Amino acid sequence: MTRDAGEKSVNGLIIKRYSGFYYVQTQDNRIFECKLRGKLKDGRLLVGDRVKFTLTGSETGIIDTVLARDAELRRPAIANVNQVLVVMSYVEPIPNLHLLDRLLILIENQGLEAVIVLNKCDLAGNEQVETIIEYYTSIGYPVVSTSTKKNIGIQELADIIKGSITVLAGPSGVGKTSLLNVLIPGMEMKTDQVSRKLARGKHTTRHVELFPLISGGWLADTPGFGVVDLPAMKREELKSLFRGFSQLAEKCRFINCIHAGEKECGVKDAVEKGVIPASRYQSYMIGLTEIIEKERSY
Ligand SMILES: Nc1nc2c(ncn2[C@@H]2O[C@H](COP(=O)(O)OP(=O)(O)OP(=O)(O)O)[C@@H](O)[C@H]2O)c(=O)[nH]1
Ligand SMILES: [Mg+2]
Ligand SMILES: [Zn+2]
Repeated sequence: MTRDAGEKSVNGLIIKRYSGFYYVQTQDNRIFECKLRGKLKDGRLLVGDRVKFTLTGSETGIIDTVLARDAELRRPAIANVNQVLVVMSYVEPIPNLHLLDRLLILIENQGLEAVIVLNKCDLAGNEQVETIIEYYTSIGYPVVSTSTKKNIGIQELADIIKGSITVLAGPSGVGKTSLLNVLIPGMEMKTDQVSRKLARGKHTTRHVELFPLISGGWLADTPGFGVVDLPAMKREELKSLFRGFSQLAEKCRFINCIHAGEKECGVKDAVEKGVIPASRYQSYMIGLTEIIEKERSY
């Protein structure tokens, strides 16, 4: 036995953070309950971070280092994600188009893949659903209609998430956890137990957690949310995060047009003609106003 046999350094992935502990899963699918080495600051580590840790027992360890991150999503806070499933539901609740645009801004800003999921397609649709299917498909986002109750679109989604680190994001009640349950066989019981332990009527998710997919890759469930902050940027940068705007901007009179107060603006023309939904342009203007406010407060 070598002298440092008890000090073995192991690589793993943080799959959950819970009451002061980090749960780290290793290549051989074992999960260790870890604390942080003193020099590492709590709050700097995220679910999705790849770490090196030292074993302190058969199921415990202490995290020594965090490896470099490929990407970092702030809402939900999770590292090394490749892909985000932005989940909205047909109804109960109806889609929140501003939140959808906000999330797409964050996703574009991080260079991640976005897939729009419209869950509860077993229920009747509405205008917002039509806008998403028509407009967002036209600007290049995959849109998948699903029903966890009637098993619609689930196989299509399973193929999309295979091999990636994917996160489910969206408002509360749209069915993110329900999707996780049908995408990961054997999950149902686990979430049932959790919600029973919390003694709540609903299955409301309380924290971020990564679950391994049988087909390879990981899927993260996250708590629902209604608001997200924009990343820090200059006012000229926002338009590039709105897919579909740049082609129309060729018709703008000014090359540096930010599609706000300018005359002869291709984007504003498209809004008037109904090519860009009013809600999408509103999302842009709300974001732009926020960015300009922040510029002033520096
Ligand atoms: N009709 C219908 N109801 C669904 C479907 N999927 C989920 N639901 C219901 O929608 C409700 C909310 O589902 P959850 O999976 O808990 O939603 P969530 O997005 O995880 O919510 P939070 O954890 O609060 O963010 C539950 O009552 C589900 O049974 C579906 O495809 N069709
Ligand atoms: Mg949930
Ligand atoms: Zn313009």
